[in-house]
Amino acid sequence: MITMKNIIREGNPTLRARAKEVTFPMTNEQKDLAHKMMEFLENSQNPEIAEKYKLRAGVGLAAPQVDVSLRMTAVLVPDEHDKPLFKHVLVNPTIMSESVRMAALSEGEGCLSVDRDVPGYVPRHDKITLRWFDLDGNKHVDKLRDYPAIVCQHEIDHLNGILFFDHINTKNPFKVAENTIILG
Ligand code: SB7
Ligand code: NI
Repeated sequence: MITMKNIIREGNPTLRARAKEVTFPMTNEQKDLAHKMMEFLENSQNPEIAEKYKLRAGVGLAAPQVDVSLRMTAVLVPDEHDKPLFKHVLVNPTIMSESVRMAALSEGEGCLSVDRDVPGYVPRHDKITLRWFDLDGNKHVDKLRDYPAIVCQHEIDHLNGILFFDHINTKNPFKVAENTIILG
């Protein structure tokens, strides 16, 4: 299983590289990694398992974070109930279109690969149209908004060597630009 030991941290050059496209058919090793990434998210959101293995809760995990430079990321956005809002391993995800309106989380963002608090708003597109492939190479297109859209943008950034704090306004971290909504 993936634990915090397997997650590389800020300073490791893999986090700043552009990850490579996955080619189909995926290898068994790549599929196995995809399943383990999703299993990590499930474990990290389960209070008993997270406590036992000292996992930080996460809603996403991108392959570069486990030092595999491939365009693949697991996303698990929980709902208040038990049916997740969005739960998929995205292979070769691309944003096909994005809203002009931006959104940022009131609490800012964190990252499993960043062991410090970096306060400030992280402006993201409020709505995106996302194209991605599943492990069998089937194409999917999803329209996402608000929190799930923000999480997917954070993850796709990892595939492009970008970290959340790259988007924070250095002069005024809590500056709210025009066209930006703050999500509670
Ligand atoms: C806040 C947290 C995340 C995404 C968007 C807002 C994910 C945190 C876990 N990760 O480091 C995944 O890359
Ligand atoms: Ni991250």
